[in-house]
Amino acid sequence: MSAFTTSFTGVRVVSKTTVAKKTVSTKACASMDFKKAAVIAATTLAMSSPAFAATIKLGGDNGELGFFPPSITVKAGETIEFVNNKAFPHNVVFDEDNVPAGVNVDAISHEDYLNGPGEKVTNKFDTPGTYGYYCEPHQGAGMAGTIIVQ
Ligand code: CU1
Repeated sequence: MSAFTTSFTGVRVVSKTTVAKKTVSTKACASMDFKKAAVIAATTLAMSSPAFAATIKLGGDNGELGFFPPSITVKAGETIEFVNNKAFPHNVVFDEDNVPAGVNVDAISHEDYLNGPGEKVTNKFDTPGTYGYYCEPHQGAGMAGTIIVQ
């Protein structure tokens, strides 16, 4: 009789532990789903925004190696469109030493070369500050720009 009681208590303890573990793993899962949902929501928002605060040409109309305009000021939350113009290939790479603290340059850079006229990439800027960026193939020729987000 005494042995049965001890055994029964033991089973109950194991059962409680299992429930506790399940609860923890469910919370972790919910947190990951929330992050995924937030990323999808942010992406959808950026894609559904048709108006751009500014357009920056990659390469001047006469083939100059630069971003035009080279410096631009926008408000936080606005989207800039980069359009391939002349003298490509170009790309848009943000300078990790010249962006606001906490901004991930890998997440906002467009390292793939734009090879055709009119090809576009866009960036939405949520964090205020100064963003320096450049074109990798033409960095040596001074193809760089500045975006100020207020
Ligand atoms: Cu370039």
